[in-house]
Amino acid sequence: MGFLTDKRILITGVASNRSIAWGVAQAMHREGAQLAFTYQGEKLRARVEDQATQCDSNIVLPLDVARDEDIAACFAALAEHWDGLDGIVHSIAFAPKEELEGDYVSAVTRQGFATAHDISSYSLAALAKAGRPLMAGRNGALVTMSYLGAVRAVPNYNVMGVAKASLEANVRYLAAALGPEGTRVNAVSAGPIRTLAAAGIADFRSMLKQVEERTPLRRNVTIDEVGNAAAFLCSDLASGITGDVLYVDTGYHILGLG
Ligand code: NAD
Ligand code: 0WE
Repeated sequence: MGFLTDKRILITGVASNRSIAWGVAQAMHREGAQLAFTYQGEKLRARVEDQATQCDSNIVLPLDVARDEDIAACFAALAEHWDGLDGIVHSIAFAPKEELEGDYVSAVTRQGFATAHDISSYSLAALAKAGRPLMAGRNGALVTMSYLGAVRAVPNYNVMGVAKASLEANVRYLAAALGPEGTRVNAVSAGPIRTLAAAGIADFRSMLKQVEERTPLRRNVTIDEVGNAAAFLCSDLASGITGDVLYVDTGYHILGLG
């Protein structure tokens, strides 16, 4: 029997079969979870419906986290299918592309900063808030995806790093607030992975190569490895863990000189 048997979990952030959220969904499905999926925009609908089918799910809901009405409608629809919710996977980030190149001071703008924080950090609190009534008292869990740029100055990551720092603080404040009702909140900090969010990032290939050459395990991490860690954090195996950031990065973050 899988370690997520009978758990009902909402997965956000699937955009392709390379998405980290897809690695999470497959691991959770394997461990016996019942899944629901969200997609951002009609263009992604058919793809996410197909991926949901592969996980024996037919709950596929639109969700643009920039829109309060989408968030409300998503949880209202979910409540029609399920009388409770055990987990939310938040795998969403966005900053305007121009802000992810060049030096931070030159690239940052008021609007880019606001967008990055709204979509990549506030949205976690928004999902926690909207999901709270369905999750309370069930030993539920939220898991989000972070990156080393939250705690180190990574070239070109710029305003996304500031937003990930906010996301990790959000994890701690949400964990403190929701802990008394049994809900845990954690982040996985993943190493770089070639996904749609990495497409078009300048020098992403050389970053993957540098990590591969220096990191303790001498290879990059996979969406399956990140998925397994997220599945663990959402499960009762992690019942004593909340407010934390688990690095799934083949050990890269421990290095001083690689
Ligand atoms: P991805 O492009 O597959 O997923 C990003 C998702 O964010 C997409 O599904 C997209 O639809 C969603 N999204 C963006 N704006 C949204 C909005 N307004 N409303 C709803 N959804 C929205 O890329 P990914 O690499 O799987 O990214 C998932 C998460 O993992 C992100 O938080 C990212 O920062 C994080 N992460 C990625 C890497 C990496 O190297 N790929 C490393 C560490 C952490
Ligand atoms: O979190 C991310 C990337 C998130 C992301 C990606 C895009 C590309 C398309 C956010 N917003 C956008 N906006 C777009 O228009 N990662 C952890 C992957 C990533 O991105 C980098 C990295 C790494 C790693 C950008 C610069 C340097 C390193």
